[in-house]
Amino acid sequence: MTNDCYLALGSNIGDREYYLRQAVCKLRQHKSLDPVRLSSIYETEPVGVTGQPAFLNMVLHLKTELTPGKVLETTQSIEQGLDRVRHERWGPRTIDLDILLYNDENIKMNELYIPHPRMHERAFVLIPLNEIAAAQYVSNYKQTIQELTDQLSGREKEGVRLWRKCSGRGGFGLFEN
Ligand code: X6L
Ligand code: MG
Ligand code: MG
Repeated sequence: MTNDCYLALGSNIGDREYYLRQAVCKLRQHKSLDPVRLSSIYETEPVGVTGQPAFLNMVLHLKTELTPGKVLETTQSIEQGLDRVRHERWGPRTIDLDILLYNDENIKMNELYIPHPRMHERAFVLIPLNEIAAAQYVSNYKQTIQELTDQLSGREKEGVRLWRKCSGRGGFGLFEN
């Protein structure tokens, strides 16, 4: 598998951990995707729309043969298969799969923007990503993930709390199914 891709996962409805686990299993089942590294799971205060339930968020590193467009098709179909219903923008969801990085490419394709246009200011993305890819340089921000993480305010970091420590290849068995 030749390409490196990072995905952000989030859930704030129902059995949040179940949805994260199912999403990872479905990614694993795809012959052209290989999740090689998972972050821990964090419980995070909702950003953007307040008054919705807390999220569980995590990040993973995939090796893949798929183009960015095909990764997007796959993540959208996994969202559909896991009861994702689109109500209002930024509303609560069973599962959200966002593409953060694809190699060090800059991609603007219809609704697909890579690197993810707001990842550099989101503690719920950067803190888990920093666990598995601190040294990764993001060319359009001209900074590493570690540097972007260090720039978060104390207030932003407080909204992201370690919920289940399970980083590594198998997530310590958590995502074996
Ligand atoms: C002003 C206006 C400042 C809007 C920020 C930020 C909007 C993030 C949407 C914003 C603004 C978002 C998650 C979340 C969402 C998640 C946590 C979004 C889309 N997804 N909060 N809020 N985790 N903690 O996965 O990211 S909605
Ligand atoms: Mg999102
Ligand atoms: Mg999304």
